[in-house]
Amino acid sequence: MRRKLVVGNWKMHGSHKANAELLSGICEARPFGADVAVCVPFPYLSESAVALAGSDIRWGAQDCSAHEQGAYTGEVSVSMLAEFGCRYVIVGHSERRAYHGESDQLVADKAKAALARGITPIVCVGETLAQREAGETETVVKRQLSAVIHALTHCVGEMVVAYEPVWAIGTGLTATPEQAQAVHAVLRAQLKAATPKADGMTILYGGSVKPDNAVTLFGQPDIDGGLIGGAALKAADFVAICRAAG
Ligand code: G2H
Repeated sequence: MRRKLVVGNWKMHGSHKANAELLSGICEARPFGADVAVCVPFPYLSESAVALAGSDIRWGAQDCSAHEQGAYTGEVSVSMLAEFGCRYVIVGHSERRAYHGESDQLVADKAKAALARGITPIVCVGETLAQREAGETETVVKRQLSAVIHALTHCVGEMVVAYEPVWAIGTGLTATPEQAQAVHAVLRAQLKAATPKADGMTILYGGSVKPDNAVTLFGQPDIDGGLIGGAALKAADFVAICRAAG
């Protein structure tokens, strides 16, 4: 049995006041029967670490540089994230791929850099609506994952994978549990060909997960939890999703 994982992706949301309320709401609702984490904007890592210290709620970031250090204005290295106690870093989110031109290779390099510093990369893959309608879903997600598998070699089993169909992100559209499970099974099979640890690996679903659809999504055999955007910004909704995973 794989233990479920629920990760809040705050994206570019938050304020000192809102963060304090949200984090205390999550902490007060503990314990959960699943692992829980929040991936917060860089400037809020410090206060999140303080608020969550002593709890079993983990924290992380939403991106990192593939470089260790140097003249890369605006970038944040994984060693910096490690200094803030980050357990996870999201890499290859479709918003990074679409708005910042991140290639499969860059995503793979970021995942490798994260693992080299002991931070678990949450590697996002997913197809656009046009790609789904063209019957390319499997080809796209396998290509995206393949780049990371090649970069990580013997560490493949250490990453978390997140399947996020781009057409379901922030749109209110959700993949049906059957649609999501079908892709998760494809990803699991691809991982099995790469590592003996595949059966124990966590594959999250992301894309308009809400309290009312979480139970059926998380009930699928290859869905090991969720990467939660909009619903991670309200403590009551996020807590309900964490409980659905427990
Ligand atoms: C997908 C998800 C979080 P939302 O991007 O990664 O966001 O739940 O708002 O669709």
